[in-house]
Amino acid sequence: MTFVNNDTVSHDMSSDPHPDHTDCPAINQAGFLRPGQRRESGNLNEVRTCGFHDHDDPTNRRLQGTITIRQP
Ligand SMILES: [Cu+2]
Repeated sequence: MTFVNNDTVSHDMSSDPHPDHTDCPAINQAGFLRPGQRRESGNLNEVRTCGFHDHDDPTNRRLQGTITIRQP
């Protein structure tokens, strides 16, 4: 999963829950992204739903989302 920062400010993309980031730790590899920057998460192999957020703005729902990993 590639995270792309199309915003004009930096974001620090992290797995839920805030602040522990333990649900899907592979998401934490996306991490801190400056405007225009992109980075892959680690491999998401487990069948489950992973929530993520901007660690620097954790209550902003516009910076939250979910990734659903399905059986191939
Ligand atoms: Cu956080």
